[in-house]
Amino acid sequence: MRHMRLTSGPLPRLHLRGLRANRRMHNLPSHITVDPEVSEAVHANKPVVALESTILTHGIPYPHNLDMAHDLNKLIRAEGAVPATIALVKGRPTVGATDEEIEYLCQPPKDGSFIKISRRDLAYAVAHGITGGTTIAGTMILAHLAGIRVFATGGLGGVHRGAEATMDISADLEELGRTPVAVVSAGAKAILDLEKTFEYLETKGVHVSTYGPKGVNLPAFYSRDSGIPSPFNFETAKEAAAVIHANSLLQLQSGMLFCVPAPHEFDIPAVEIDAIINKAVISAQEAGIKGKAITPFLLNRILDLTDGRSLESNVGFVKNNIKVGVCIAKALSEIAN
Ligand code: PSU
Ligand code: MN
Repeated sequence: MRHMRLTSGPLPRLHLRGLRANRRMHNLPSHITVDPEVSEAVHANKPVVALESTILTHGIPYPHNLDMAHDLNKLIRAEGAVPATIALVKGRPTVGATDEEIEYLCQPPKDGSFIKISRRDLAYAVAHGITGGTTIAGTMILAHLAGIRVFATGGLGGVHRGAEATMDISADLEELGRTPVAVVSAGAKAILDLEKTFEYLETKGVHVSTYGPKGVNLPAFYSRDSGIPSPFNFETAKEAAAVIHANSLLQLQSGMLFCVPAPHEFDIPAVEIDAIINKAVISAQEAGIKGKAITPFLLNRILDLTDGRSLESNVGFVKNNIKVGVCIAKALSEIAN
């Protein structure tokens, strides 16, 4: 790893992975390791799609997480963009993790697990040399620092059921309110209170739209239809890119959420999954699970209760979201070029 100080003015120090690339880099922030291919693409305004890593460290069990990570990286390249998996690797904020780093993140350490890194955890993780998976919030922060504007994943955190009592509201929502990155997802996880989640996003001024013609409802992660109307809809990647571009022209400084309903073959209708989710929520209450542990707990419990069907669905729609993310990133690079 090289540390390099740029000479002109108070420009930041870079941690980059190659001398040749170093010379081409400009204005990237200090203390972040950006893969040269990613920084080059950002600089040349080529399409880049960020990926999170909590889904690898906490969302999907080994070895399915590793298979999925490889598939997602390949898929992004095949569709014509540069992938940038974002994580904390031994305290280094990393944008564009290498295959080895991805493998390291996917294998749970023998003495426990990697940590889940959201906004509040970032500085501590850097200061203590910690490895962990970045949540949507954590990933948005690092993607934005590296100049990446599109990020695709599975599902957003949100307002948990019973939040009136617990105040458990994911930092993902606050981040969407303050960091201008477009997140492509299958909506918010159905384990949440979805009505409150979308109310919160409205309060925070976050653009939310759903793929499909006007009138298509918000999806609910495993289910195509949450029953909740979507504030807006988009039918082409170009339309989504135009919103991202306008958001930036207006300097709104907020994120945007583009929801993509799961493809039909991966849809688990709400009537089926709701009973399972309710059971999982009860198990979590019985086991006294709280705070940051609750999302991973519920996802794992749902996986057991559905005999793996939830996993197949999850991986299936993540791939679909990634394809949509690439199309949006491509359309965005065309607008700005
Ligand atoms: N989507 C998935 N699996 C996951 C998550 C999302 O398919 O594990 C993660 C995301 O990283 C999201 C996080 O940011 O769960 C939300 O956690 P919390 O509710 O504790 O903020
Ligand atoms: Mn929480």
